[in-house]
Amino acid sequence: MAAPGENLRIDGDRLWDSLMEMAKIGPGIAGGNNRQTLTDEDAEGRALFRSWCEAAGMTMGVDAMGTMFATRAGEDPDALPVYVGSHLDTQPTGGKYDGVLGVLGALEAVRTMNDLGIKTKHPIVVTNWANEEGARFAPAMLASGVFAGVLDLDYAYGRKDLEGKTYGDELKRIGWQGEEEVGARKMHAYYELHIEQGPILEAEGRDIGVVTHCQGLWWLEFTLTGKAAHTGSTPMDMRVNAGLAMGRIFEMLQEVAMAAQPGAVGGVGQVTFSPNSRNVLPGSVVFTVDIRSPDQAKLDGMRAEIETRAAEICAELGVGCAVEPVGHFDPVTFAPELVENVRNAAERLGYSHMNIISGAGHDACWAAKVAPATMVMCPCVDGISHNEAEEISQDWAAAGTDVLFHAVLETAEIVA
Ligand code: HGY
Ligand code: MN
Ligand code: MN
Repeated sequence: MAAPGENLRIDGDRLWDSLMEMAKIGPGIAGGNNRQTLTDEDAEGRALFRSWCEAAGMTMGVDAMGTMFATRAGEDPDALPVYVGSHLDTQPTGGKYDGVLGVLGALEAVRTMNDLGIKTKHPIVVTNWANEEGARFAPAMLASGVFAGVLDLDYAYGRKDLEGKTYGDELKRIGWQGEEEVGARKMHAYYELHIEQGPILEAEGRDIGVVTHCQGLWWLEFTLTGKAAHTGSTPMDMRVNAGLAMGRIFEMLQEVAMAAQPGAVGGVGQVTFSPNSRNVLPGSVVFTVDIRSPDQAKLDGMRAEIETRAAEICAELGVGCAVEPVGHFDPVTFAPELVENVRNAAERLGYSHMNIISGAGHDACWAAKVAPATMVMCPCVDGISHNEAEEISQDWAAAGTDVLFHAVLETAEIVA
């Protein structure tokens, strides 16, 4: 199939206007977004996205996890669709582009196909995966994990936020529990456009990241049990101090991750002290260790060492230590033929590019389990993401979407 002509470009202004329009929903306090999954703000963003898809002539399907699938018909009714998407949910102090660029970039590709009267053999399905972030309901990529058959629906429905609300109840409450069986849809291929969320592309002066792999991840939830006691009147030698154990585990985690360099990361983003009162030593401390590496052996080795040494640290202090994996995926290799389409599109369009391994996890990681999948990345300013200061340029957004558009057309096959 002849590749699309290099003159075929998306409308960067229309894309940027849509990004800014969506960013008005669930505004943060510092210029970013707080549109967490299954909140009223998420529901509002979903409704806006649905209206745009319907205005572009697409038909909307929703599955039982709340993932949205907008279909642009293809010429061959028997051809499996090419899925293109990402996520509209954000972190509590998220940026305007993480996930959103991938969903609205996919929509812009369809809008451009409509403008140019392009027909494709395969249908195109623009996808908004529910709960990619895992910020409110762990794990991340929950809906795409159920879609790929890695996680089951009951487990997902039972996941709780910090207020004890369940995914299933909140999905029903916002009115986005769809009828479709999760994972019943079959994909010909899957593409995802995403900001890099790291510093490499900007530092190297490249417009496009040709994503060959994604690093693997473990989320290990530790529950440390100490003895709640007065911080003033309890002698130091009588304390069963879960907070101290936590501190020593954090130090050990840093040491393990640094010893595994290059190509490994480890950190903690969320801690809950109970009773979380200034003058009470914590009865319990709960936190999630996030470790990642593109190297399977290194990733599993770090997990084993951290769990062993955490147990030793707690035993020394008389603190109880329980650990439960609450998120995991192995390192991912994306489909070489789709990766080549992305590279050729960047080349054809005259955009600088380089191979890159994704540091962050994405729904593409689970899509890759059920179909050929890959990603396109664009730079972000100073590599900042999961921070309201997240920023990209309009040119980077347009370049990434141009490449996505061309790669998708290559796979969906233009019908003359
Ligand atoms: O955690 C991740 O890598 C993604 O941002 N959910
Ligand atoms: Mn994302
Ligand atoms: Mn994210």
